[in-house]
Amino acid sequence: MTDFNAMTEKLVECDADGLKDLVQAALDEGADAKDILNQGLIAGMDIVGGKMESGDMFIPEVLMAARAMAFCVEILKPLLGDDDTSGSLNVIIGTVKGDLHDIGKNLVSMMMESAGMTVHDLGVDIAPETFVAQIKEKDARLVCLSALLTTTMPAMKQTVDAIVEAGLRGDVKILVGGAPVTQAFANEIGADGFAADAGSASKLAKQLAA
Ligand code: B1M
Repeated sequence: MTDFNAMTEKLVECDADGLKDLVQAALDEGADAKDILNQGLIAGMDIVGGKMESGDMFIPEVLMAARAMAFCVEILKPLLGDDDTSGSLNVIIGTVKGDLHDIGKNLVSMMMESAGMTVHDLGVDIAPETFVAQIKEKDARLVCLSALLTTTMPAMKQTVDAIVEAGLRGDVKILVGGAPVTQAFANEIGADGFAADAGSASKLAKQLAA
């Protein structure tokens, strides 16, 4: 039976090689990639977050843990696909201005790509005007905004406002997410949808675009 706790421990120890070996062994044993992601990697990151908050882990270690996780997500990527493909929906995704967190955003991007969408990932720390310019350039129908900090949540509203001011609101649906974001906040800022995780984000994207 797969020992997901061992994975969370390796992640907290920032042992990328050890974690990779455990992930590979679990896959070889037939473990489900989604279970590895949720019960091993994301659960480990939650522990890292707690240690960061309590001062038991510092930024360089958190970065090492994040890199170890990203490395293993790459291994899982081809196995996390969504069979229900959705044509060539043109999507723009980015982490909002001031925010450098990208692991969750990358997972959302990955799930959407594997569901057949064309995803333009702008990266992190993306200014409202860049989102606006990219919507025009890529002729996007869906814009996905990620934020992990309470202090960058206002940048989500600024981005929605910039899209409205540019006269593009009728052309695109806006989906928001990230740990501090809620459905109530999405309603408050005038987004079309909120998703709590990457799988639901991909499903909601299809519904919004339908
Ligand atoms: Co940061 N950090 N961090 N950090 N960091 C948090 C978010 C924090 C909660 C840690 C803590 O204190 N407990 C805290 C925020 C507190 C708050 O705002 N209330 C925090 C802080 C304070 C900071 C700094 C300010 C620390 C400092 O410098 N003093 C700093 C800010 C830098 C900046 O952005 N300007 C900082 C820096 C960093 C690192 C660079 C070291 C690193 C990021 C590396 C990277 O992303 N490449 C880092 C990390 C790794 C974390 C934690 C530990 C893990 C985040 C993560 O990747 N989780 C995090 C604590 C935690 O979350 N438990 C923390 C795993 C990932 C899969 O989950 O991103 O939530 P998540 O994504 C989920 C969902 O939210 C959802 O789908 C994913 C799951 O399927 N989702 C979406 C995400 N985006 C979505 C978009 C959608 C839909 C769903 O639609 C568009």
